[in-house]
Amino acid sequence: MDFIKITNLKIFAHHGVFPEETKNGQFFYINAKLYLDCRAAGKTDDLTKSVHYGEACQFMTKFYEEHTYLLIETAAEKLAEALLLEYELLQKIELELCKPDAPIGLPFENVSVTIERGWHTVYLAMGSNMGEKDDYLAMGVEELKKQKEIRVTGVSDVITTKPYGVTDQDDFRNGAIAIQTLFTPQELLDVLHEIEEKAQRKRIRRWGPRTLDLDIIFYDKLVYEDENLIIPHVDMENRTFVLEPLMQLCPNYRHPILGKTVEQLLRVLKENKTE
Ligand code: PH2
Ligand code: MG
Ligand code: MG
Repeated sequence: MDFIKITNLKIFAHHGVFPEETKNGQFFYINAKLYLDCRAAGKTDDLTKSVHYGEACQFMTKFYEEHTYLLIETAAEKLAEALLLEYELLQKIELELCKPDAPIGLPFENVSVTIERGWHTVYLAMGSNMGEKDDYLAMGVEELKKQKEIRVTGVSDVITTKPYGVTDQDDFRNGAIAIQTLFTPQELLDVLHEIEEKAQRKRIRRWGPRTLDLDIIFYDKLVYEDENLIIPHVDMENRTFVLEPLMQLCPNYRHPILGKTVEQLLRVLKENKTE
């Protein structure tokens, strides 16, 4: 991907663990790669289609004049997040924060931390089969929109589906949501659980009735597994109520393990069902 590179932007700031650092301040240097698609700006000579690097440097300088952190890790993390939230066109940032005059009482040339942060494309499935089902789904979408680390980019139609798995329960209303997020998979899972809790969801029976269920289906092309979270969702290819709504958002997204697109997975599922 294209990037704009800023080298050794010098900023006087007060980050540090030692009291004299916060009191006196020292010089920091920033190296940044701002990843964005430069094609449109390159073709049209139009600055509004890119990120003004002068403005970005002013932004970084002001940010470190207004915020002080103990750790360079935190100073880098917070600045990367602020930049990604400030500049709509910015997709990813690589940030190195250098502190060559850190008062550690030993001769050394430099210390720095480098992080890479960016927006991730995620597809979620949502379902409800209790109470005012559509209201719960709408609330789920609204709560996602409230998070600054989440941009909702698409919401499918909501469909009525028969319960799958445990079948002695009310019909579901199901849909899918496309988002861009700065959250890691685990952070996102925590946020989804908080939203489910806000919808008074009670976990009484596995696969039992629920006011609101929000599941991560895809996270970029990530393949991830631990005790509480598996990505892509393990059973999505067997669920019409997941694939049908996803068809409206990302028919051509290719499942990173199964190697088939959403459209192909849905076709296979329908064929096997009618046999
Ligand atoms: N969710 C389940 C189990 N079964 N069936 C339908 N139709 N819709 C769902 O959202 C659903 C289900 C577990 O998450
Ligand atoms: Mg589920
Ligand atoms: Mg769930």
